[in-house]
Amino acid sequence: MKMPRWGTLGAGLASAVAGITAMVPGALADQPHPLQIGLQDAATPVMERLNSFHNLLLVVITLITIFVLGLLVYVMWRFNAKRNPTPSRTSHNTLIEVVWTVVPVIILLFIAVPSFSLLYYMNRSEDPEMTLIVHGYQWYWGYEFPDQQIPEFESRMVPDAELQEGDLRLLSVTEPLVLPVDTDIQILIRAEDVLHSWAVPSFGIKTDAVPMRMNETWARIEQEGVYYGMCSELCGEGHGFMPIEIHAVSREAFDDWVMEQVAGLDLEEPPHLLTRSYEDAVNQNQVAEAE
Ligand SMILES: [Cu+2]
Repeated sequence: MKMPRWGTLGAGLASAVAGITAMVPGALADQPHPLQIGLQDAATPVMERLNSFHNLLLVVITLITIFVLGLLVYVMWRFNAKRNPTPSRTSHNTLIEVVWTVVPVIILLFIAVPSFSLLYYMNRSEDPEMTLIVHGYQWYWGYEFPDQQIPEFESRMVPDAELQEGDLRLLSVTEPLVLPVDTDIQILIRAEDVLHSWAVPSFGIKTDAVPMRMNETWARIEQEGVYYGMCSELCGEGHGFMPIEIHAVSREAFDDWVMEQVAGLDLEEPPHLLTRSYEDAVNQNQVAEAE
């Protein structure tokens, strides 16, 4: 195999970066980028808190690493055989032993308190306005909106041969999930065959989909845009090919989408809309059609 020259490799990367920036005009950085360092931008309060917790841990871990490195360097310099030919025979020092037990415990408690409160915060929304049910299959996702009376639909990866202009390879799907912004959404996740994991980095969600079990999480999306995620639990041959594509739209646009989805369905009860009653939406549609 011929290795690419660094020049062509650099040009390739540059055009890849340019291509991706061009594809998503003005949207949030919500997908992996070439040469990306760090986490994707936060789109939910959960991810914002995860980001600040990550930054706190980064400070703690950096200070500990510098401290330990300093100790090692000092010991190598001060107690080497040349400088310290007759080593001390001390084997116990109560004060030091108490200190090196108590200090790490304090550090761990300092980390545990925000960590646990964040775990509880991520776990569920107090008062969700609507529910999304995610089903994991080998190898695609199914989405269902019980409140909106939208029956389950499948969301599969767009194969390479069928990619359209603007699609992202391995990330774009046939039927994107549509969600409203500024809405507390309860998300129930389960698997219908083997373990999967529904993971959307900018939402701070990575929740296992387990057969025979409903796992819960939630999201409140704060910015309209397109968000991507992937299955994050090895689930077989097609594991790398079951991406998640979410279109976050305004609450009004979400209601319009719901009306499109339920059009022609024989509904047992009216779908729950966010900005207007079902009757109003039907009337609006009739007026629009008449015009
Ligand atoms: Cu998987």
